[in-house]
Amino acid sequence: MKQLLLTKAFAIDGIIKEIVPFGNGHINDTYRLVNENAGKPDYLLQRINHHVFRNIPAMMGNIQLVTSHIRRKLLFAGEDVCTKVSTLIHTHDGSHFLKEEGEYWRVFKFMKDLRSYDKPYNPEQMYEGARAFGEFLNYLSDFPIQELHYTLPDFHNMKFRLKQFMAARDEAGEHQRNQARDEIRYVLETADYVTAIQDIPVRHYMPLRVTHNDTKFNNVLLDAHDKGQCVIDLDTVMPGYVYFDVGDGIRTGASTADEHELDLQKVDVDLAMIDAFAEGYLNSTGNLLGEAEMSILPKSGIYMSFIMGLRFLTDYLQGNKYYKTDFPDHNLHRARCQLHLSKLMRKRLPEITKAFGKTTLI
Ligand code: ADP
Ligand code: GN1
Ligand code: MG
Repeated sequence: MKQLLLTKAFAIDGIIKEIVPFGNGHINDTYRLVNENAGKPDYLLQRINHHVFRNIPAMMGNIQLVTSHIRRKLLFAGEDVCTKVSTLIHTHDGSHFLKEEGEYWRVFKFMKDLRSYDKPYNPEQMYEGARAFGEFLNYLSDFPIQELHYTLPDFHNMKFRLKQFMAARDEAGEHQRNQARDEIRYVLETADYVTAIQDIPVRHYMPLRVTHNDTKFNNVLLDAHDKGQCVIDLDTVMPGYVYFDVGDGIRTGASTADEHELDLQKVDVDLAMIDAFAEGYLNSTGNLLGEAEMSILPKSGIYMSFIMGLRFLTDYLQGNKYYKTDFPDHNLHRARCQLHLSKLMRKRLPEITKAFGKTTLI
């Protein structure tokens, strides 16, 4: 098998006996590499989607810099570097990825005692995941941000995403446009509201920080006692605003339904989960966040659910080229659900604001 041959290029300890597809990411392909010798580590092999990530050396450079920075801090604090930060495995010639027949591959050490959940089962898990995401921001708060590449420029830029959407709508076939009629209308009537959120950081001189930018709940690993350990999936680490990470955390962890739930009646905002996220995140970020940053957090879920809905809708209108899909209208259902969630978060803004303990900026 091709993947098995590839692993020979990496400095792997032991012999890989089995390769198992792993995880439910929408972009890369992930496999668990099972070691023949139970005393040796397992590994995680990933095929990096180079249609999405156009500059893989730059992206891998970011991951290398950021994980080294966190590792140094953990060592200094006497913390466990095996479970609290991802370990990239280099190739025999010292690179952190392999290019083979036009495809890009990388390997991490597999943390076999940790696991991720698409959604938290209870507020304790949510608290712990949020605490780990907050810790991640903290560890990187003194990282020299100018050393990072903008891996995906305009990634959470609402105005840019709206432009992409308009172009997609204009070029879409009649069938897609009809199917998505209600969502298209909702996007157009809500565009001013969400772009106004985007303008808040600029007006209030909010700092750019090293943010993760893809803090889906399944991108944090918990241990067997549900303690938050390691933030993973570092492809999108680059300069950003803190509300991106908080918003994506509550979009995924505080929704009562799956990301693509077909039955919108099942979609709701779980306020106990919002409370848990706010508490975990703010406990671990301590005094790091300024007043303006704090004040935008209640609106973060509205923003991030909307931008995800918008991106799924755009991809649907463009013929599903970006995200992996499992069934024909998958992206349309994802869009419907995320836009609905955004609407619900807007309705629940007073309660969400209370959870974050501040009033929102207007
Ligand atoms: P994707 O970009 O496809 O979401 P991830 O890097 O998030 O890829 O990995 C997919 C899944 O693999 C994660 O949700 C997690 O369950 C698991 N995983 C990722 N890295 C590790 C690791 N180092 N050790 C153990 N499990 C991991
Ligand atoms: C993608 O790779 P994955 O599944 O963690 C996407 C995120 C979206 C997410 C929606 C590089 O993340 O931005 O929030 O799907 N990643 C990229 O589930 O576009
Ligand atoms: Mg992931």
